Amino acid sequence: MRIDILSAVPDLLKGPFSESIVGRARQAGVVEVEVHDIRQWSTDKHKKIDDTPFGGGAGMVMAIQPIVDAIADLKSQRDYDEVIFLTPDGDRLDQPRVNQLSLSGNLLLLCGHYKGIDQRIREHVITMEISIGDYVLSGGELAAAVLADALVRLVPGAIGDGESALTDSFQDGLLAPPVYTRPAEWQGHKVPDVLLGGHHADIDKWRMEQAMERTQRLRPDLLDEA
Ligand code: 6GU
Repeated sequence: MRIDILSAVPDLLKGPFSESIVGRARQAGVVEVEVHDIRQWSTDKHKKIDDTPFGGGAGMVMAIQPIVDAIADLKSQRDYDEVIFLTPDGDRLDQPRVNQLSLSGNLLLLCGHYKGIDQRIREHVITMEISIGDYVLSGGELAAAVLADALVRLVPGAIGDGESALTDSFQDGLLAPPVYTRPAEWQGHKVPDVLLGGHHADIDKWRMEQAMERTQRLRPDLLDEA
């Protein structure tokens, strides 16, 4: 899988993609993640990428030229399964959508900034719009990092223990059961006996019961959907 990200603030994305699972997956060549500065496509002599909104009002709007030229340039190098705009008024991201997108070969993500992007880009170039939740971020970069992280962990080879992405919370529609490690007793608080017993069938049953109980108590809406 390859993910290209277009941003006005590319430095914001350096950290999340150089550490941990995403960083290791890139180093291992399991995924490619490339962040591009939209400014490099601006034909303006000051490399401007925004302009004042028609009709007036506060804030700036990201202009058509740099974004559309950037997308055309990247599209000339490879085909994209989707051109995704990260925006608070997009479709709310959830695990089924992440699973579906994780089957893509190439994805192009566009991060919005300022008051947004010219509507004509959304109508004629973008193929999918995604939000990561009902709150407003200063730009799409952190949302793109969230989406890319959720995607990369599903790519075969990104996670050492092949099973572990499948046992994530939400992957079976349930919250994950609690986990423990040494010591078996801490300040009088003990690890559940069943986990120390070594009976795998009992352990699996306990984990499923815990997952069901936690989902029922904390996120009953997930059970309604299932
Ligand atoms: Cl994708 N962008 C911005 N700016 N804010 C958000 C968001 C995206 N998703 C939730 N809030």
